[in-house]
This record gives sequence, C-alpha cells and structure tokens, in this order.
Amino acid sequence: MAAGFTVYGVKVSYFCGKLETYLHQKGLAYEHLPLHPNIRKVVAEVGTSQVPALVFPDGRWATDTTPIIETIESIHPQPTILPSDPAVAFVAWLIEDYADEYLWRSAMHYRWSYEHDRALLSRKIVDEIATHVRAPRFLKLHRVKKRQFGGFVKNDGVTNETREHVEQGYFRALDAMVGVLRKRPYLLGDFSSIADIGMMGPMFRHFGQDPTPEEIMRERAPEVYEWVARMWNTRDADREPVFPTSFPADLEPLMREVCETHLVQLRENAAAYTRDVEHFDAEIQGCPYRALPVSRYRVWCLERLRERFAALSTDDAARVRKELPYEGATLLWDDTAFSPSQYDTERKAPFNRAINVYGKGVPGS
Ligand SMILES: N[C@@H](CCC(=O)N[C@@H](CS)C(=O)NCC(=O)O)C(=O)O
Repeated sequence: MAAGFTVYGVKVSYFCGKLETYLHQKGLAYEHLPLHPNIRKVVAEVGTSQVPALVFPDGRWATDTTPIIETIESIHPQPTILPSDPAVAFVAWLIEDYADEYLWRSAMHYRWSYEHDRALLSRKIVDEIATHVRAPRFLKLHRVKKRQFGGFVKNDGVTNETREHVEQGYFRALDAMVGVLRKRPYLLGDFSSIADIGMMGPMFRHFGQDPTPEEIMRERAPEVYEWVARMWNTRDADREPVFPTSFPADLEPLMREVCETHLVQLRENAAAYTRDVEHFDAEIQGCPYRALPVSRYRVWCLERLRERFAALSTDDAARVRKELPYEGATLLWDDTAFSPSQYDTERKAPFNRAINVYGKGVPGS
C-alpha cells in the first residue's frame, strides 16, 4: 500500500464518499481529518471551503474529485478504473459527470426537504463541523437546515411544479442501474470503473444513507443497495481490471437519462452563462424548471466533456454518436458556441485555485 494521502472531509459528504471509495479501491492509504479545525488552512491552500480537499504524499494540495481522480490514475495507473476502449471510456466519464452534477439536486432535495432526513443530517453536520461555534445547538441546527434547504433545494429549482420530476430522476437512475446490476456486479462488467465511482457520489452518502431515499433504495432497488456496499468493500489493488470494448446494450436507459437531463441542463446553463445572466429556465424532459442558478463551474465541466469527445478518433467518435441518439447529446459534438468558463486556464487542476459550483464560483456569490 502506498502511504501518505490526507483527506480533509466531512463524513456525510457526497464527494468525500466518492473519493474515499476510489482510494479504498486503489489500495491507497489515507488519513481522514475533519474540516472544521483546519478550515482556514484548507481555504488558504485550495481557494474554497469545499470538501474533499486532498493533500498528496508529496505535499501538494488538491480539490475537485474529477481532476483528482484523473491525476491519481496517471500516477498510479494500476489497477485502472478507466476502460481501455476510448469510446467506452468517454461514456464512462459522461456518466460520472451526470452523477456529479445532475443527481446532486435530487440528493439535496431528499436530504433537506424531508423532516426525518433534515433532522438527522443537521445533527450530524452540526456535531461534526460546528461544535466550536458559540451558539445554542437549536440555533445551529436551524441555521444549517435553512442554509442547505435555501441554497441547494429552493434556489436550485425544486418547487411544487418540479418536485415530482426531481424525485423521478432518482427513481430512473435506480431503475437503470437495476437493469444492469441484475446481470453483473458493476456498470461496465466485472470491475468498478469511473462510471461506478461517479455514481457512488449520490448513491452512497446521500441516497444510500439518508432515511427517505435509503428506504426507497432498499425497497425498489435492492441490487443498488447491495452495489453500494460492494463498491465500498471493493479492493482491486491486486487485480488487473478488464473492461468491455463495446457498449453494453443494457446501458441504454441510463444513457438516455444522462442525455435528456444532464446534457440539456448543461446546454441551457452554458447558454445562460454566455448571456451573462445569473439564472435560467430549462425544460427538462417536459418539466419546466425556473430560475436555476447559472454555474461557471459547469461550463468548465462541459468544456472538459467536449474536449474528451474531440480527442476521440473519427471511428470512436462515430461509435459514441451512434450510441447516444437522444435529446441533448449533440451538445457533445455540435458547433454550439458559448462563452469560455476561463476557469483553470493554466490547466493546473486539481492543483489550482478551486471555484464553487454555483454563481461565479466564488464562495457566497
Ligand atoms: N466538484 C467538487 C465538488 C465538491 C463539493 O461541492 N463538495 C460539497 C460537499 S459534498 C461542499 O463542500 N460544498 C460546500 C458548501 O456546502 O459550502 C468535487 O468533485 O470535489
């Protein structure tokens, strides 16, 4: 086992769960340190208070799980989580981006809209990161609930009009995974890939542990419930993963969902960023979302996806296009122009100054 990574994190966090799963699978030892006594240091080193922040064994600080994982894969390529077939690898990265950026809304909705979930999670968060704050506990609980519900549910377009669609997004992700996991242990075959690691973000610390979505997962998708535990317990350090060289046909429902939801949202977000506005409306699978917050960070995510697509050979690009005949998908290869994010222009990620997901990316904006 290699030694020496340090994860500054929060135990109930989406992205910490994703990164910790990845480090476990790679057999990379790490120490987990709590955020709050170290928050000043973390912000000074990486630019935001987002978690996880990771210190590499050579002392470099990093944030943002996607470029973190890419970088670790280049340093420790075995056992790989990246399919060798470039077209299959592209689709796996696309699933990861959907898991990171689209399922976030459903995950935050379940955590902060439902009474049991919000009561439990506000206690966990206050007890983990706010014991040092001098205020009565009831007030701290109230503040956490208000901040999280206001910032990540109400302000992220969850309303009476969209709530059902937000919940269906979770059901559709579960159903699509069940169709696959009935036949094999991981999304692409016998080994965990970047697609599985990405899906652990929402499925592990949120849907798999928060009371309301956990019960839904247990009842509706026991295969996914089992996969969450399997992923957490996967140790591939001594194995040599082999991935498929063509698309598993049963990924179709998941790919349709990714394109119709995530790529449509990315398209409208990039268009709004180009218009230099702060909010945008988007119709996602016929459901009208209003006043979604523009995200500069997600313009950057789209740039990275388009760059990955542009790097494919003509043949591989044609294979991807054939597999994605869905609304939204053309954004990956068409000539839609949008204002560049101007984020990480020096290509230093994950060792750059990070930005938050919403607004201009500056914390609190
Ligand atoms: N793209 C980042 C996202 C990290 C992120 O948003 N983390 C959340 C916790 S899961 C956070 O720290 N949010 C800051 C906040 O709530 O103020 C990654 O992949 O690491």
